[in-house]
Amino acid sequence: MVADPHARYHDLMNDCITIDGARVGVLMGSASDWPTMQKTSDTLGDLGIVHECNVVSAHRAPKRLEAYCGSAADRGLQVLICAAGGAAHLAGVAAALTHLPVLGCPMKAWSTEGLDSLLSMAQMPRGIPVGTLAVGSAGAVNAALLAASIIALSDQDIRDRLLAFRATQSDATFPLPGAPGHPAS
Ligand code: RP5
Repeated sequence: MVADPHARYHDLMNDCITIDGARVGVLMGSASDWPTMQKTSDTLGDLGIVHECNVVSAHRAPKRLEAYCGSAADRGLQVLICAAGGAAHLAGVAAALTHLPVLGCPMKAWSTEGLDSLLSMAQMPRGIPVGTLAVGSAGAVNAALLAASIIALSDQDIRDRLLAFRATQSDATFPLPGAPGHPAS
């Protein structure tokens, strides 16, 4: 019988919600990050990318984070998206625990408009990179789109959906009723 390499993680993983077939794992330092990170989940959903979302704080639940990241690749996840605020170590620690690409979403927490989180994620020391996005909602949406770009390298369906999304975005027009030369309504 072959020993399960992740046996030591089982109890800790019981505290996480996992989804069969998930390609992206979205992690947050706190449930208070969810209103922003719901935009990541919505964007992944719009692109048909199966994903799972969990609160796993690097500071408050480091052993659970090790279990999640240590088993992520073998469970079929291809990208991790990590959101945290303040001294935002989640993405960096996750990146240290897996070879999967880790995208960081800095949250506006209780001070400095998210600059603390941005620098915590972006200023990684050489050797363990975190692909850091913008603070807040823009970064949350872009993390999903960047994850889609990564997955699209080896998945034609996701590539087609991503290109369709971009075409729709390019085709959008922006009427400005009342502005010079624009129709009144
Ligand atoms: C971080 O601290 C979380 O990612 C969150 O952005 C921030 C505040 O967390 P709570 O105090 O709301 O749980 O760990």
